[in-house]
Amino acid sequence: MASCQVSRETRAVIPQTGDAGLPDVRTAIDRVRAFIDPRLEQAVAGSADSAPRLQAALRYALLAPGKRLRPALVLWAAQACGGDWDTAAPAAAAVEMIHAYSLVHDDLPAMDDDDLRRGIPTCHRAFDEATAILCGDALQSLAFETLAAGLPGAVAGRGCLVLARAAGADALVGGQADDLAVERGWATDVVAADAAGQVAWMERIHRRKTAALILAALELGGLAAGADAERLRMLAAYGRAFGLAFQIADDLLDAEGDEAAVGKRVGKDAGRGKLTYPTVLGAAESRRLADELADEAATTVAGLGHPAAELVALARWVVARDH
Ligand code: GRG
Repeated sequence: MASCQVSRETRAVIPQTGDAGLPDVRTAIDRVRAFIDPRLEQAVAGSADSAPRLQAALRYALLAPGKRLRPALVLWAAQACGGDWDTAAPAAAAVEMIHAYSLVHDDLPAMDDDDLRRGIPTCHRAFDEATAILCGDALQSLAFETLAAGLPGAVAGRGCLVLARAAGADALVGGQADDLAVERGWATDVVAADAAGQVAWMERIHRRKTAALILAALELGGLAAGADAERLRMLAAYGRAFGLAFQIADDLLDAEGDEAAVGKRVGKDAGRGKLTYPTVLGAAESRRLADELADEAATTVAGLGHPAAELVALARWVVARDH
């Protein structure tokens, strides 16, 4: 790692004020976006060999106005472990590339068949289906190229392994496959299960489809910072609670949110027979559970002190957000 101290540049981007002494999350995320977007833009700048339509789709999907939560998790985890943003930047970019690919493929007609994502037409609507498939494919490769080329040599191999597992058949892709299985009626035992069985099934899906990439983001931030085993364990505990709170909040937004604020179609889960926390547990119990998990996440990293302030604030914000 280049430096074990928080660099001067990083200090300048750590917000110092906010409610209850915590940083303001929107301002903090804006700073992450200002830091990471030029790097994402650079990564999809292309070369003489680039295919113009594919290159345009890559830019469109990767730079679309998402929240950049996963890059924020990488950078804030690195910062919480005494590292600097510049060293962690390739990991932050790589995780966002995997996330962007998963959204592009999730929106395809063969999957969720969505028209709107991040407040703009989905990739296959803005371009065409074949280009959107290729765009997702290329984003995956680019993620691993970015990690392998950009992380310090001592941790690049482990970083690639962490991301490959989180994006693979037993995590992101497997969670998506099982989610589809319920929706398409291929998992009849789950549809017939009682509420406890359905909650266990949902947790199994979300642990892979949502939380695995969140955990990878935190671990990559820790690795880039040279974190010890104890700090990596704290980040993992934060990630498990945060990941589930994030998913429950996402389900609640689908059930109750405003399409204009959320930036994608809402109310679609119930209509498709999808298992969600509000449909299985009800909105009130789902909200209670999300708040409890957010508290647990915040408490887990509070001991890391001021450098972990953004992670604490993010855990509180993620269950209160409207998008
Ligand atoms: C196609 C392999 C494959 C996986 C798709 C990401 C995904 C898996 C599906 C999208 C639908 C969904 C509700 C996923 C759960 C994770 C989630 C809430 C993603 C949205 O993340 P945000 O809110 O999105 O951080 P932005 O656009 O802000 O980056």
